[in-house]
Amino acid sequence: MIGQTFELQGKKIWVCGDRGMVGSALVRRLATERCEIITAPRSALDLLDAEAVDKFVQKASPDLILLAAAKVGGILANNSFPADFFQQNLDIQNNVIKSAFKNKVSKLVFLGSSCIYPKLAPQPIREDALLTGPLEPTNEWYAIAKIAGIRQCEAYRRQFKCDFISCMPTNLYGPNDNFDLETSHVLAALIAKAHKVKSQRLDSLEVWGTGTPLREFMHVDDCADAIVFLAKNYSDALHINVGSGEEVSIADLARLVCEVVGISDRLRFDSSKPDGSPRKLMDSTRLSSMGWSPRISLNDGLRAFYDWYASCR
Ligand code: GFB
Repeated sequence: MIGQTFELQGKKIWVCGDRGMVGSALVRRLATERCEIITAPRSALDLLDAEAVDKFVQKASPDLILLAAAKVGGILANNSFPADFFQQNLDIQNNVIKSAFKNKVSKLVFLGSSCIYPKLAPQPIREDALLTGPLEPTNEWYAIAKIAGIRQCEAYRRQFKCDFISCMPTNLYGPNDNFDLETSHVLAALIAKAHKVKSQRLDSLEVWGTGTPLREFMHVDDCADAIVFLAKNYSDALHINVGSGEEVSIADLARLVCEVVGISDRLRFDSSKPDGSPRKLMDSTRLSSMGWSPRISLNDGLRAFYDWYASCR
């Protein structure tokens, strides 16, 4: 029911996208709740296939869907494959949200991204900045798909009283991140590159762009905790920001990575690569005023992230 709290105990919860960084963190987080977790490997369910998704939802009959599946990537991937980011995200979210409606799923949480906001939105960015100005061109197609998902949830809520909500996580990092240098986000890339500098005794760390853009980072375990908190406690048409408030320049982030990995902080900037948005710090006051706050500092999170990465080598 819209406007009510949602009890997880005894509920069936489909973590859609359970193999990804956010989905796997949600599975870890939900293990502490007395609920039934439903997952579906990619080999068993193609989220781009509307009929298959519908059949799956009909059969599994979840009470709650956490829609963490998406085609995601860093600045270069977004800039190089706009059609893939646009189409696959539209298709995945459309298939899942429509089937949630058709099969009367009680609640659905849709995940967006801070890149939905205008490139030059006033900082820190409040939720009502959505659709007030032009988007950052490097990830416009992904952003438009995510904005469509937010509006789709809102439309079903408005017309059919479905309890579909949307939350907008900031830049995330953590276990099961993508470390492919062409498609990854900045933190995973810097960790992988710094590890290589260390193991091959190279003399500098390559950093894309100018190093001046500012980014806000959150550990994925904090994000999963916030999503579960919102699934239980949030029921509103307006999407909600999920940020840490911890903002750092890319150059300072690279220096911090050097310190954590244990290499000298000699940086080499590759100005042929794009900077993207100059700044995207979200205002997460609405979330904090509900009583939720992150627990993992960037410093601690980064150390844990590097330990995890090194343990997988
Ligand atoms: O994390 P990132 O790829 O994505 O890049 P965005 C953030 C900043 O880090 C940019 C710089 O200014 C990059 O130029 N950077 C420095 C690097 N070195 C590297 C590197 O080795 N790899 C990468 N990837 N970046 C994404 C969007 O934007 O943020 C997505 O494209 C999504 O749509 C995601 O919203 C959260 O923060 O610029």
